[in-house]
Amino acid sequence: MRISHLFSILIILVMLLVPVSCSQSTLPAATQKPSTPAAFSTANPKPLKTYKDLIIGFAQLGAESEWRVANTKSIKETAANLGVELRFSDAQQNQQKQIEAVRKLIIEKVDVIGISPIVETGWDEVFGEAKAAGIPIILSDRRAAVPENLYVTYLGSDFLEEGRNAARVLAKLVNGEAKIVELTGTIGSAPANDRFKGFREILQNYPGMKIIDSESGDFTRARGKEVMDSFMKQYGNTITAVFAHNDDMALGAIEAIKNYGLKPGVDIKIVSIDASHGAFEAMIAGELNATVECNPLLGPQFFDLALKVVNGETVPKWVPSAEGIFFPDTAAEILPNRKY
Ligand code: GYE
Repeated sequence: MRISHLFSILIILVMLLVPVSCSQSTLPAATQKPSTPAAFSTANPKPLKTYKDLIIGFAQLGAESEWRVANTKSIKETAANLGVELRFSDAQQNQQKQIEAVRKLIIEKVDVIGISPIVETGWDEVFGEAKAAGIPIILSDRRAAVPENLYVTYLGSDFLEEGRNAARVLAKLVNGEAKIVELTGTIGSAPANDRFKGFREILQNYPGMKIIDSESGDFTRARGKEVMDSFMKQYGNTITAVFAHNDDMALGAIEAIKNYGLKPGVDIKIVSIDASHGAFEAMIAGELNATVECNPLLGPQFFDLALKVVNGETVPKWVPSAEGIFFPDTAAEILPNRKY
């Protein structure tokens, strides 16, 4: 009974399937080639490109920090090692120059355009021009506030989490009690926007930690010092902590605090972001209390993504970089192995 029941189900299934396979081909089912993607590509082989076939444009935003210098070096060195032809430009922290650099790359018909957008907004038009020319855009390091169809992927850090981590670390250092001044990064840039937000998100849990002032030091050491000088004049001894959106500004702030006659790292606790060489040296000197890592060595991941994109592979919309947090007690041991 059971077997015959199964048999009739089988017959019905076969009857249902036959018309489908017939509509696909007149060949008997057994001799038909499976229509897998592999069979497709052997039938119509399209040679995959290698690194040596690529011409890649990279519109860098500037050379404002140790981080940026390391980032540029990583991109240039990786291109040379892989044999990629790189068209590199430096916009000297000027959005208009960066837009012009992208336009030049579109005219040159490069395979892919990489860009670290100086600020988040104002990119729709030029990214639209690249799209119309069929040139994919990879955002490297900084995001742009554009519709997702205007770029293929974003390779970079979780700036929000970096801001949160800076607040968590500072809260421990000051036992939840502090009068903080903040040195923010370039106004309108993705890292400045998100570090600002992430830091405040965590501070909500610490009513004893107050931000008494916040101003942009444009991610540079010189501006960081200038802004901190004026904070010291204005608030003096009231300040007990500094949050700097990058190490260079923290190093500038350290100078300003010393000039004022206080001890950075002791009288005023300082936490910053990047984990650059200068930050490790300051931690060894006892003048910086912690640095949250932001990895600039994006070259290898950037060209890997560019090659995948050129070869039509799907890539994730965000490729985050792996990062840690560093403190003075292990700084001397770790510094010799740091690459930036
Ligand atoms: O933290 C800072 C640099 O965009 C993540 O830019 C980067 C930031 C980095 O100037 O040092």
